Amino acid sequence: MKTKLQQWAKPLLASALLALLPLASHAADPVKIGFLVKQAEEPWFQDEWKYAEQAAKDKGFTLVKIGIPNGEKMMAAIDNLAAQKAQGFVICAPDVKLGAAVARAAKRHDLKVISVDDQLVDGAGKPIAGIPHMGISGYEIGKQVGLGLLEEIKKRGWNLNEVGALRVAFDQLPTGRERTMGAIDALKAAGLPAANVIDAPQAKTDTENAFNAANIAFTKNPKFKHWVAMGMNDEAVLGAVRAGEGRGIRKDELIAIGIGGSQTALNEFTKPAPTAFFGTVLISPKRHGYETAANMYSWITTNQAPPAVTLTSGTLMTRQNQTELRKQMGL
Ligand code: FCA
Repeated sequence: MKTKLQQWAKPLLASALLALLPLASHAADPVKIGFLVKQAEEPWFQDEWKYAEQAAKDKGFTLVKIGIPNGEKMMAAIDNLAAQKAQGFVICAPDVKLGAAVARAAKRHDLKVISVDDQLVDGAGKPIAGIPHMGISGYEIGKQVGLGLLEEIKKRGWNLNEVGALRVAFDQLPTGRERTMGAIDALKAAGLPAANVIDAPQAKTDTENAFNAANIAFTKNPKFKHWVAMGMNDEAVLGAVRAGEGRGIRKDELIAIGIGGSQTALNEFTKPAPTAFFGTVLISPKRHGYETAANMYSWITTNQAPPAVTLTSGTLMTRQNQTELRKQMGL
């Protein structure tokens, strides 16, 4: 009887142990986390990577940074991470509508996903449940842009009826639309006529495309005596500033406030002569880079998922307070 039991129990035990092996070796794998960004050349994303690296150093994991300028590169990057035995990734996708594709690929490879900056959506435009997100509170930060513009308009004694509001727009990205609409709503609430809002849609979210969009808008609207400009980030607003300069609309006729506060803004602030790039709402690449990566690490190692949505705030930064403010924010 005993021998019989041993006879069938042995292989059973062996196969049970074998089945456990991949699990055990998986748990012992060193932690590897991907950080995928849509525009690796943009200073904001460089900064995010820098702070994610800091998290990697502090926690002791490997960070794999990949630029994903389009959907094809994005899918290849996710496959590549799986092949390298990563356990998860943080992503700012080139198009938020790729959300379902990201979720599917992650599931197929058993990878955890956190989105950063741009929240992934499904085919119906709804945020994808199960992908925690950290972004900026776009509408609020946009309002801060608008209030900053208004304060400077007041200082200069401009009549709002004579002010054109150039909105460098990238409305297919929800956070982009929220940011610029927040600014416009603040201006309108203070009395800017709706007809003074001039939309300049940019084809891509970089300075060159913003420049082209703004250039057309300035040319088509010579009637305004003064201008303000806003956009989804510093690159968009810088495009408007450069386009203005090309048309003789300089700092005395144009007040521009961006969003970001990374190197793009700092370059403007450290020029010996001020430009129309009056300010920016400083947001935190440290929180977005460090915290998302550290949250992913906790999720992988302790199975503790981060909150579904975290929205970060910003502070108006100008030439005057840039050094102090960046120091305060630990940048
Ligand atoms: C978006 C923009 C970036 C940055 C980030 C917080 O992804 O493209 O420039 O503003 O949100």
